[in-house]
Amino acid sequence: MAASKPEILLPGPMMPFIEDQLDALFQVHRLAKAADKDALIAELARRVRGIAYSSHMPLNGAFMQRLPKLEIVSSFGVGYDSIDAKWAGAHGIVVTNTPDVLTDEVADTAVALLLMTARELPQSERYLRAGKWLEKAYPLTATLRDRKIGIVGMGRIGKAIARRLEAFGLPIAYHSRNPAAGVSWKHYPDLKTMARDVDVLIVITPGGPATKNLINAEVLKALGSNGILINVARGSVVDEPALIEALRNRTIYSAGLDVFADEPRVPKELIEMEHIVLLPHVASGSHYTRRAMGQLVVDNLKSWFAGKGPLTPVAETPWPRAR
Ligand code: NAP
Ligand code: 8YV
Repeated sequence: MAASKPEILLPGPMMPFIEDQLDALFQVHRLAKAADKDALIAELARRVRGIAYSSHMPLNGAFMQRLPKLEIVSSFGVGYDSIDAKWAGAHGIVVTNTPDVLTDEVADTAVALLLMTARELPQSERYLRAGKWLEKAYPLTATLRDRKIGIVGMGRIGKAIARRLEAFGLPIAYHSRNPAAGVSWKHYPDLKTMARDVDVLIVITPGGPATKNLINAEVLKALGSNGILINVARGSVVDEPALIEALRNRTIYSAGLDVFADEPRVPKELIEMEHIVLLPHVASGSHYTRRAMGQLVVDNLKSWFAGKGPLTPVAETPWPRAR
């Protein structure tokens, strides 16, 4: 008799090419399709060994506890602030994410968002489409040429952004808790001091409690009236009401935001501001990159259930396990 396939849970839908591979390898239970989700979880409690996770619904200890046979959570995305990885680690569950494969895409988008914001490219495009060019030329804009860049978070993506902007001829500095290995850009242990010294802050840290509201009213004040804030990290890293206030009062010059505190809901105060640029969390959103991320979700599960361990475990659930 053929060995039965491992059973996994899919809390939400994933890209069809991922679901097809998961169906071929595992017995997949789709929580989103269940009429009674609690009943499905209770029925599967002693059988589900893996989760393929892509939604931003929080995956906390209370949920994972209901699946006592759970061994691995394979998550789509490099950021995993919506998963309680510490709880998972303490309970012998491995969490994997999708680092590296999205680094270049996200860095490309961050740089694009910065250019869009400084040079008002979306606004000037809207101007053309509205037929206003026929009346007069679009007004002159701000520039990157006279700006110093401060990157908040100098990990994989922060470094890729810094390398791009260095090629643009712009001075780079960064803030993180520890100096990053292998880089020569100036490190600021204090964020407010860096904000005072630069004209652009690009935020690319993880989300979660350690970075909540890191960009607060004081940091925005230090950035100053010529300052541009770019956030491609998580909405939670920026104090959104403080940002709205700073944009309203022109405490800072402008902002380019890919992420928000309560996605997909964006505060109407931001939507109504014509001078800023807003993107719907698309930094990694190309077919090419999302496919690579999806493949890594599948490959982590495949490797795990082949007895070869996880490919990309997160720091809180190291592999081989810490003794
Ligand atoms: P990474 O390699 O782990 O880098 C994270 C960086 O943030 C490190 O330099 C780290 O340095 C710094 N950091 C962490 N906590 C901090 C704190 N409390 N204060 C200051 N700096 C802190 O991660 P990555 O691959 O570059 O990804 C970074 C994040 O980008 C992800 O976690 C995700 O939230 C976000 N992201 C967003 C999108 C999008 O679609 N918009 C796409 C991909 C990623 P220290 O530990 O020394 O402080
Ligand atoms: C994804 C992201 O869009 O990787 C991350 O941390 O924020 C993005 O690449 C997101 O995780 C997919 O839902």
